[in-house]
Amino acid sequence: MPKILVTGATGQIGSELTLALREKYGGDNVVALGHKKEPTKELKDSGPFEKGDATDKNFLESLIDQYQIDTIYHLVGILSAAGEENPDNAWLVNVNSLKHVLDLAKEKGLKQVFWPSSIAAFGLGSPRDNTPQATIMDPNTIYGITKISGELLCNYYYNKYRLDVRSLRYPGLISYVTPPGGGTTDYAIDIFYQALEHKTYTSFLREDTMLPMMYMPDAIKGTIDLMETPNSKIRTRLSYNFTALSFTPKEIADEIKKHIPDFVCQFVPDRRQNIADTWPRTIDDTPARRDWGWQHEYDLAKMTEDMLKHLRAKLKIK
Ligand code: AKB
Repeated sequence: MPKILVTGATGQIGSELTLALREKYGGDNVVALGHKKEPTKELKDSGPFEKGDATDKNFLESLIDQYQIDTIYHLVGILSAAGEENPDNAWLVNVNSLKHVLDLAKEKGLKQVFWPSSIAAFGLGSPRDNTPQATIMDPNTIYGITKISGELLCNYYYNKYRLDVRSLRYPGLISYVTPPGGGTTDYAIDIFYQALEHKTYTSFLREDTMLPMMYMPDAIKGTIDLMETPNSKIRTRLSYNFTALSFTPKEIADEIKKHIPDFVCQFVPDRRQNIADTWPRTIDDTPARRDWGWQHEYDLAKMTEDMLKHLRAKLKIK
């Protein structure tokens, strides 16, 4: 059994990935590290939970030693819109902490590291439709710059030290578990809450802004599948393109309307439109499908139905 540390365990991916890893490998084998955000009862009760700063190398080292960690999912990160508010902090959290994790993994002979990249690593020079995995990458947000820098660091540690580090370029992730927090694709989560609670929503992206997206259960499954793939099959140590579907704010609003006919959506773009306008519309993830059998399950209709079902229960709305 791997002995796993998940940083950012109370965050968007961490909240669900930690529970899925505990289900698979046993609660005691998966240590959750959170910082400012309170963990859910389930996260706290299902295995070890530690509170602390994932940018502090000495603290990370003490956790690795205490729990005899051999695998790290280093999920802690500042997302795109939040990054623009404080670029220095985005660099500290997204890049410096990754460097600490890679150094510790190298020094202590850890078996595996997972690190999340993003579609934000692409930029205006990248093709926006069916964006290939290997292409021009010229991001113009600090978040995107941290992601391409992180990918290059991961690749360097693999080539120089043979550290088994793996990564995915996540699209916008949609989940009913964790509320949105600082991303440009967050509208696609918020729209569900507002539709159920107020029957109206104002999108901060234009109605025709198409972006790559994925429902969280697919993202969790894909992440664990990538980490379980034999080393010899992994053909990139930068990051795999990884996608499920692409839609616009108008398309998701129309899909929600099929379930809530009196839902009204308006479109009033703000500063986040400038970020979205530099990202791909659709992604080509053929290498992930070919190398380790990636397949998504949820399309727009299935995801919308499942989101509404779970959020109705969570918000106690009939
Ligand atoms: C964001 O919107 O910042 C993230 C991402 C696409 O990486 N969801």
